[in-house]
Amino acid sequence: MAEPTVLFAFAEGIARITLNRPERLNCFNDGMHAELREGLAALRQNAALRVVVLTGAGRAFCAGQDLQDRAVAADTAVPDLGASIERHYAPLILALRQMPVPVIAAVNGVAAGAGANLALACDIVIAAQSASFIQAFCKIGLIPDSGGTLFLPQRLGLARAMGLALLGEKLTAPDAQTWGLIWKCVADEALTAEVERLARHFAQAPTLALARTKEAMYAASEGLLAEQLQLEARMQRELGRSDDYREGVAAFMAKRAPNFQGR
Ligand code: T3D
Repeated sequence: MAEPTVLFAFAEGIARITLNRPERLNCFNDGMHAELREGLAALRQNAALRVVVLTGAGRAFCAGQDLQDRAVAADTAVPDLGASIERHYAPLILALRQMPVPVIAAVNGVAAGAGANLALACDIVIAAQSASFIQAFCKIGLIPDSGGTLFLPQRLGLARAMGLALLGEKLTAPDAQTWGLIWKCVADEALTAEVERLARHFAQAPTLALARTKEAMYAASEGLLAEQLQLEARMQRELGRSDDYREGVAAFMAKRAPNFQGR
């Protein structure tokens, strides 16, 4: 039997979720989306839930969408990226934000594309020192999605948000902490213990008050997030039909530099 693409464990109020496609840096295919969506929905119904920890198996946190599933022959239509966002990414981001307990992203390695913004959708982001955040979208002719167009300017201001989004350069975990993008960066060997300490703290904390704190903190931007996710879906639908997107994906899969034509 094929191994699950998402691992779930639950004990003493702590749900541990591990994205589990390490050979592909835990990038998302439709099956992984479905497993995660169903698992999160089940957790929401679990009255004993006090905290969720989300991490990645192997050396990465998550490399966003599986681009192998987007690499199509020249005479074949690319899948509708807007539909993919509406069906998969937007509901996932909202599900994490609306989870009635703290959600910790334990960023164990690179977080790229939707993987970076998945981490930023969590309430507390702790990253290993060697981890990094990459808004890789522009390298394949897309815009940041999964809430990135809100999370980045909200936390960083426009100058840094724009630089990250337009250049797609790697932001190291120490810089992400210094810039205020994440809660904390810790030594690689300290990540597991620090996340465990925090999870156990939340498992003993006044969960109802923490749930209301989340609600109150996000209240001002919740409508904005929903609107921004819709905007991202619309733009990604358009960009998914562009020559540059097709070229960006083909270049990534062939491990060569892209030759963008600007259309
Ligand atoms: O399509 C829709 O539904 C719309 C929504 C889109 C949301 C998105 O997330 S779009 C953005 C997609 N993600 C990316 O563009 C990131 C692509 N990956 C990378 O840029 C690099 O892999 C990393 C910077 C993350 C890590 O680089 P590195 O050098 O540490 O590792 P690597 O050698 O590139 O990757 C290791 C393997 O994982 C490699 O396969 P191989 O050569 O061992 O067979 C690589 O192809 C594979 N891999 C990494 N990321 C993806 C991937 N395969 C498919 N899709 C990926 N996203």
